[in-house]
Amino acid sequence: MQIGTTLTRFIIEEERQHPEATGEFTGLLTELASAAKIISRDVNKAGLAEVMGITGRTNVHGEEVQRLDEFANSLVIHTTDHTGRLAGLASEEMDDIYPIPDKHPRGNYILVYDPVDGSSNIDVNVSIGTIFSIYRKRSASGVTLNDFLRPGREQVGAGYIIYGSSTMLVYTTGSGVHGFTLDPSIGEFLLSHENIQIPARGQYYSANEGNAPKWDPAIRHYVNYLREDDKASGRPYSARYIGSLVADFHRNLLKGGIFLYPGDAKSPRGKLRLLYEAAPLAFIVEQAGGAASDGEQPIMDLQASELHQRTPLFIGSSEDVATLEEFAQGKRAPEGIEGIRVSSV
Ligand code: AHM
Ligand code: MG
Repeated sequence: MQIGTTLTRFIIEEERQHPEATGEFTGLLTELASAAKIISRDVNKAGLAEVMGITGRTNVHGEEVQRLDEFANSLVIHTTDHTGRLAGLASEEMDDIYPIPDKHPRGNYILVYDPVDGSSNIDVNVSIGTIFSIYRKRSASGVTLNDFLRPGREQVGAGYIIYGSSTMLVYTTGSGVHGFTLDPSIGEFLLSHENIQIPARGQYYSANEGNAPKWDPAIRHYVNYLREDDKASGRPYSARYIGSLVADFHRNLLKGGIFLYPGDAKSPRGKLRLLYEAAPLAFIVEQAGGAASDGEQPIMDLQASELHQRTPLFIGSSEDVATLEEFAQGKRAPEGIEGIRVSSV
């Protein structure tokens, strides 16, 4: 489709390919895009709020100011809860699932999201994001926790919005990955990146190396391997780490590379959440020709047993993730050192 096509038109045309579609799904994506525009506006004002001294929980009128992540969390609920498309929501910001209240019509979809990811970067003007994931509900009536505890393979849509030098929405419904850039002068997301493909091998690795002493030796060996000089295999890699998953992922999606957040001695399952962060990005990266793994198996195959479950995450270019798995599974190690299997694998 033509570069510059609006997101709304693009998703309507995409849905036309599925004659059985009811329009419910298109409606839901459109609502999420509207919420994203409002969050984007507030992200842009966050720095100003800081300068004006109004983020200390009260504003100039003495009213309490919501933190951006709380604001974004309720905004997504208020944009989607009354339109009859969702049966329930779950967010990284809420302890429990949020079934659509009885006063509103209930739909067939389940929305799982992280309203503001990379929240430690809000105050320092560094890119942050929103991540979302959509499933079809399973329960015949009502909605239960089981509707949310699903393998990523069952997602019907996933995406993220990155609030960076421009605001971009990137999503997949299982037929490729498409990126749209917000044109603030008209308030529309316009197609800017059609059918994104991640390079099979990259030049970048993204990891919080401050945690390296706590990592399993197999992961340290892998990162040391990436830093070795070997022109034939494109090494050494460059390090790029912002500390906002969406931003680190987005760069690697476009340029190629691998993002690593392993488990460590203190947190064997790592930091990132399976349902809100890992699974949606895994769906996107697979659709773009890349891979996502917990070191042993594809993230998309992991069955969540609790809502806020964490998982080690290795995601990016397919060949890079494959090499990482060889190290993590003890099949490969630097010369003179025996392979060590990651202990949590
Ligand atoms: P958050 O959901 O509380 O913002 O935490 C998730 C973020 C990710 O965006 C990022 O990849 C990771 O935490 C960074 O963690 P660390 O500061 O340990 O490197
Ligand atoms: Mg998060």
